[in-house]
Amino acid sequence: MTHAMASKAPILETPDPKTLADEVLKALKYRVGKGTAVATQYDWLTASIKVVRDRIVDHWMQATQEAYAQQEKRVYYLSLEFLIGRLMRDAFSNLGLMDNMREALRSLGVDLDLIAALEPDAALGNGGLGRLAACFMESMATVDIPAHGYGIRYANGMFRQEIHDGWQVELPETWLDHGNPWEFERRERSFEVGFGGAVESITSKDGRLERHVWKPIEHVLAVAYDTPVVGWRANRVNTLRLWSGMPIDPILLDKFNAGDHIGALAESNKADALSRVLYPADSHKAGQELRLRQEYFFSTASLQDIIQRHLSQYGDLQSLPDKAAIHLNDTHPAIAVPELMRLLMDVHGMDFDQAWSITKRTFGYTNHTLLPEALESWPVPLFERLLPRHMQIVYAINAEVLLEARASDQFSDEQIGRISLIQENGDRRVRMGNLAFVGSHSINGVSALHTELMKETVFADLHKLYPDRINNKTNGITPRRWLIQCNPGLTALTREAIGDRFLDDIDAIKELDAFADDAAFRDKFAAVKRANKVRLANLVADRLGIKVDPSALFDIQIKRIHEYKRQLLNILEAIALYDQIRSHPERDWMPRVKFFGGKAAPSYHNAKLIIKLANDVAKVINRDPAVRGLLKVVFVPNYNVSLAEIMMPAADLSEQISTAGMEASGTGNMKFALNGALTIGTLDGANVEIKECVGDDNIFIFGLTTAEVAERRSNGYDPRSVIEASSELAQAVAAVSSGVFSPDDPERYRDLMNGLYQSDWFMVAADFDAYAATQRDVDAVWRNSPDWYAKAIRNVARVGWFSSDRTIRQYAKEIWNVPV
Ligand code: 26Q
Repeated sequence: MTHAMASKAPILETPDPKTLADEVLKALKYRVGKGTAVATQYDWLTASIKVVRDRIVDHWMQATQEAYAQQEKRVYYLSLEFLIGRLMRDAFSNLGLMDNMREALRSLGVDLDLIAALEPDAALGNGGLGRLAACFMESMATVDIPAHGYGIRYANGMFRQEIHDGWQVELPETWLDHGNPWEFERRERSFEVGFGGAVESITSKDGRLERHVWKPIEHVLAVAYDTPVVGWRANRVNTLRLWSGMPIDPILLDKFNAGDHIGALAESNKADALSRVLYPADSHKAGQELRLRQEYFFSTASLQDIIQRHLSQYGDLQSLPDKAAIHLNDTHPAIAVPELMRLLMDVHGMDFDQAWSITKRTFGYTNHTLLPEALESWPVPLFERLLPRHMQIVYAINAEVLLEARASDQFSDEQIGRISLIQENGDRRVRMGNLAFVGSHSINGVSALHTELMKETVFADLHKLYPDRINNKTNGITPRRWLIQCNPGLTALTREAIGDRFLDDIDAIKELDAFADDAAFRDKFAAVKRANKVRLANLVADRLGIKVDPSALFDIQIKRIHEYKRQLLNILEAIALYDQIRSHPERDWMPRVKFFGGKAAPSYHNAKLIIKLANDVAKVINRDPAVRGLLKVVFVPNYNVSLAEIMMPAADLSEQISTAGMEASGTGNMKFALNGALTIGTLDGANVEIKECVGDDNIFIFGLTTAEVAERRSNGYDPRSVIEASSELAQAVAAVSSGVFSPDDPERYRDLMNGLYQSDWFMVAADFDAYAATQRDVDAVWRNSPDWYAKAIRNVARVGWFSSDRTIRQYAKEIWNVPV
């Protein structure tokens, strides 16, 4: 089935450049308060954004009114991360204004590309999970689903990474320094958030317990900031509502603090702290109290907002599940489960059973990781101190669930222990994954493999108890940002070949498949790729002073730095290749540039060391004349969404080499393929499904499968013997270990390499030979250029399924029950 979006789309008028230029001048004068003589580039940026935002607002109001009038069910996407990046280009592109706006600005002496580069990259997320939320917001607007995203307006998003002497240095990212022309502050839309204190029970005259009242001792305000989210051709405009922490009005504060100025100031600092900074740890523990406070802060503000909207429209909360689908992006907002229970019972007077039924029918939950160290849990004493009423409710929910489990008569004590919301061994902790699971009617994984593993591992017992709840929703990416906007060359070439239908219905891109065998088309495709590579080569020359040859194979691994993602495997292969090139200079080596990019969690020692190693290895290889430019290694600092938009279109080879079973899905893998890179990867996450779509001949798969990894781990895997059996690997590991790449500190990598010898949990050694051999297969195909580009074109043609429009339609139909 195909989905032509154009049918429902309002007719978009395309204003001519003259009209747009007048609007920009007017915005510059009346919104920025400047004339052309004194306007800075930032002022032009602000004025341009105001012009496009005004046009978006018209569509926004229309969409909001329609949703209200038609009593449409709304989707609420709760996420601690929205990695939206820059918005201006996307907005121009989605509204069809790019060319005329460029022309308008040119007529005013302003360069669109120059001011676009000044827009701060809104890095309100760590990586995949946050970017997925951003793609989903764009797709929900595009496929016309009334939706609100809810999150935190962090003053400091993801840190800016600098590389000093090869080491990662973290600097604060101050994206709001020049103001944020996109957002609307909604002072009037604010909600009180409490912490700590005690729970009082109110009893009736006859001594019956009537209800519980939580009396927090700390109070802050959550204030809404709205950003419009525009879909393709402005089909619909939705709202991203981000909460900012503010101290409660001093006049009101008197009520709580009885004029205590010091106390009032302390409260003010605490309020600011809530939205000060994004935790930069993905899949790595960061069990700080402030994090739990952030989670509760945005969850309660969002729920209060949702309930207020629902009550003002429908007057009664029984219909909440029919009119609202609330989605939990991982467990980060899982505290919303007991919070909704509290609001329904303590504020709106429902009994437990009613509230529980509504809660379960309203929530859905997406799991993004199986890594034990990334599964969220909070110590009971902390939970109880900060959220005493929620602790009671968690116990009540737990009793309900465990009774159900007992009654079903199919669980051992050990299994019941794993179903419990409270982890009892060691310190007692609240398991947020179990809480999100039992409070939701749908629990989904993000790729077919990941979903199956969820059933077999973390949620095996809960899946047995509730066998209908787990389902799969393979991730997707928005083709607007990740093809149309970031790769105008490939977009133009595709339009020339197959027409414009794919712009509205990405499935139609499959028509490009036939052009894989067309030599003239392949040449044009190669020319587009080359132009994108030249752009990246220029960036690398400007920023790093490294010269790379655009005719070399561009081999790119960009993602968060994590041991399971195995950047180390890639680096060791680079070292082995380096050795080979020097030992066999007579062979016909294919020139290659290995690019790395990614941030390490500041507390993740090994990840930071891997960054240093990549930089140390780059230094040695890049300056060795014996390599004759056949191999270069480049670590590109501060990988973020904006850099991704330049690097994805410039890639020939996409590195997706995680230990099988450990990458929930990956979404970079999809972005690369859509931009015509071939994948070298393991059978992990969505790679499995990408392989099925592009065909075995158009992807390079290597390495242990999930089952083989498990089998090796349980049958006494001995990495030492594996390393010793592979002379290439043994040499590379010995070189790193002995300080060949770190003469200033020969011990630097000793422990890292010993880790490979001693346990090698991530199977770097086990997969090394297969990986290196597959890289030589890559060289062989690269040597045969027509064959390479035919495969690249087939990748573009065959990955339309990985559009987030498809993903969102599946969520809409199978989880949220909203029409699409
Ligand atoms: C948890 C507790 C405290 C502090 C931080 C966190 C935290 C923050 C971010 C834990 C995890 C994350 C991010 C996880 C993430 O990005 N996961 C990725 O999600 C993608 C979208 O589904 C998948 O494609 C990736 O495979 C998965 O790694």
